[in-house]
Amino acid sequence: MPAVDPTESLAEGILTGERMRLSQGITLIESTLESDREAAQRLLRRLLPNTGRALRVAVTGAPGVGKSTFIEALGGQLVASGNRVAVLTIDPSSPQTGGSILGDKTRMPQLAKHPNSFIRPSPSGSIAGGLSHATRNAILLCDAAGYNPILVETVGTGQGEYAARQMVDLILLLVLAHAGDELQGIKRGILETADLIAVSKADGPLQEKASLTAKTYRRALALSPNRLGSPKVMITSALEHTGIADIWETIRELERTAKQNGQFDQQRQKQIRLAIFETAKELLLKDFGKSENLDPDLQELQKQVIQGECTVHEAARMLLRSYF
Ligand SMILES: Nc1nc2c(ncn2[C@@H]2O[C@H](COP(=O)(O)OP(=O)(O)O)[C@@H](O)[C@H]2O)c(=O)[nH]1
Ligand SMILES: [Mg+2]
Repeated sequence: MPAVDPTESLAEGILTGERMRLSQGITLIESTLESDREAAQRLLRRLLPNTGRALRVAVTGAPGVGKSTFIEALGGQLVASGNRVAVLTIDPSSPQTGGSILGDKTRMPQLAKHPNSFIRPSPSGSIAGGLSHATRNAILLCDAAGYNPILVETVGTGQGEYAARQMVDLILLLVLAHAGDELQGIKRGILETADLIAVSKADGPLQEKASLTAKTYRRALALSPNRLGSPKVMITSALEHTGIADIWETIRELERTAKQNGQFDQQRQKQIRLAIFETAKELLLKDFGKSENLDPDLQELQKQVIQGECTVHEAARMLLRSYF
């Protein structure tokens, strides 16, 4: 009897929405073990036909701006109205231990308890390369498991936002209320990275300041449309649950607009193209770095450079020629 492929039962569990199996699947695709690589690819290929349905939204902004609290509130409203909500968090600053799982779940205690939610931090440490692949694949798995929407909490560093832009459909930027006109430098960055802006913590003594901040942002952004028009600027308090339903309604409107004008599909296609390219580059680099049969060429070229017969640059080009 042929051996049963364990990824098959994993895939079935994920497709029927078993959280435990989804967790195991994400662990598999995050694994850096060579022996898990094949199984991870088999799993992804098996699930691929069941992906693409979920709306992917990043919630980004500086540490402490209130992203987790906002997602807890938004996610709570979404599960209450029957949605199954997945939350993936990318936090390069949190420690690479089980502690970060605990940390993120304690920041979303109600949502974490709800049977229709799935919360999972991506491995932390660095946001570059491998991690964005892992998150992109985790999104696919959540999608196959029937979660919709998928919310991605990203720390608002340049890299985090870049990674988010490569894997989500819409980006919500949370900003703090502040005094005065401090928008000069950040305006361009905002337009590149946000489809929607919300001033957070608009409650108590900060409420009035939040409204003023929103006005300042609106004025600054009014004449600078990005791909979906000028980003709307809203205010919210996750603590008092204000503005959250409005923000979600606006996100849905943006989704409709992007789907109608073709931007939605275009962006997903662009993301896939870039992911293929980046992955190919990584594979190439890895393979090149360990190709020992280049050693003889390398020794010969080294001699030539020392003897003044060619430059380092020329030698490198020759090395590449023999590699290919
Ligand atoms: N007053 C107020 N505080 C908030 C609100 N949302 C979050 N906070 C507080 O801000 C701090 C950081 O929140 P957190 O959600 O962890 O921020 P993150 O780092 O962006 O995920 C916590 O102490 C929260 O209690 C809000 O709507 N109003
Ligand atoms: Mg957080």
